[in-house]
Amino acid sequence: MLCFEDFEGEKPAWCPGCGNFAILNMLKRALVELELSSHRLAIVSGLGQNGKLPHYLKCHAFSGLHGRALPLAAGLKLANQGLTVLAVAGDGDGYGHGGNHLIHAIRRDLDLTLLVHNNQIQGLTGGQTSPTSRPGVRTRAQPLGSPGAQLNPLTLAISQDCGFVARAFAGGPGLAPLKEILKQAINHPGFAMVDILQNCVSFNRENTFHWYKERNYPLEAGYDPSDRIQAFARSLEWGDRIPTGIFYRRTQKGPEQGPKPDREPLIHQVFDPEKARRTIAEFY
Ligand SMILES: Cc1ncc(C[n+]2csc(CCOP(=O)(O)OP(=O)(O)O)c2C)c(N)n1
Ligand code: SF4
Repeated sequence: MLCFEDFEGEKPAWCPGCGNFAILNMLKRALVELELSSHRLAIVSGLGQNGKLPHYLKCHAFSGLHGRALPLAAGLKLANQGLTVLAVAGDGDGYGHGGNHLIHAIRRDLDLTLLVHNNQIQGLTGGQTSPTSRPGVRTRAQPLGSPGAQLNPLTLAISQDCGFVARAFAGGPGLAPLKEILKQAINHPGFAMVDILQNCVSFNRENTFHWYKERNYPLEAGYDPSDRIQAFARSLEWGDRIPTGIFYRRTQKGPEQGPKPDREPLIHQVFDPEKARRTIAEFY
């Protein structure tokens, strides 16, 4: 029987009041409820405040280059499908620097879960705007206002038939919805993306905890996440009211990708040079 303390990692160095704490805590609770012990779990990240999460949670962990959590996660999963692999990103990291990797992770549909800590700002480096910042918003780095349109990550993912697309809020009322979404995303047998709205107390003075709290509302009971057209339409809602929940869950299986679950993980396979030579000869 697992408990919260089994996942205790380093002491977080986030600002008091940062939404990252709620994400970390709810992830730990989700892992306890899924009975997923830390030796079966790997979390990778790129860079950013979000990227510190794997250090604050006891599991196999790796932090790579900015925006590169997904290729690392894919490599890990291909080498050892026995592991549950999570990738953590920020809105700058995952939707900006790593935006191309997101598109191709959706296409490949490996069994990975991507958590995007979306605070609509690049927190670690002092509050530059990100792809999800409101157009025109002024920051210290962009005193003339954020250029360009605002990326809608959910609409993007649903348009590409991503198998599992959800949005959660790292705040109230109650954190149970965030925990439930995390559990379902981790259990989804394919690529799952969870966009998590999170306040940054130090650099985002516009999208505050209360800003999100006032607008966030759960998708109604009876909402059908298998209806892709409806999911696409609902993902366009952004403004005075922002829906949260599981927007889309594909019912048909995606194309077969990656190692078969009944195959011995790559890390346990013995390298056979003769077999490698035959394979190369067959294809070239
Ligand atoms: C290629 C590259 N560009 C820029 C940086 C500097 N950098 C590191 S973290 C970061 C911002 C991260 O912002 P975000 O992904 O939104 O995460 P947050 O800190 O808000 O969680 C930047 C610009 C870098 N390390 N590498
Ligand atoms: S700068 Fe923002 S995102 Fe980073 S720890 Fe502080 S509140 Fe959190």
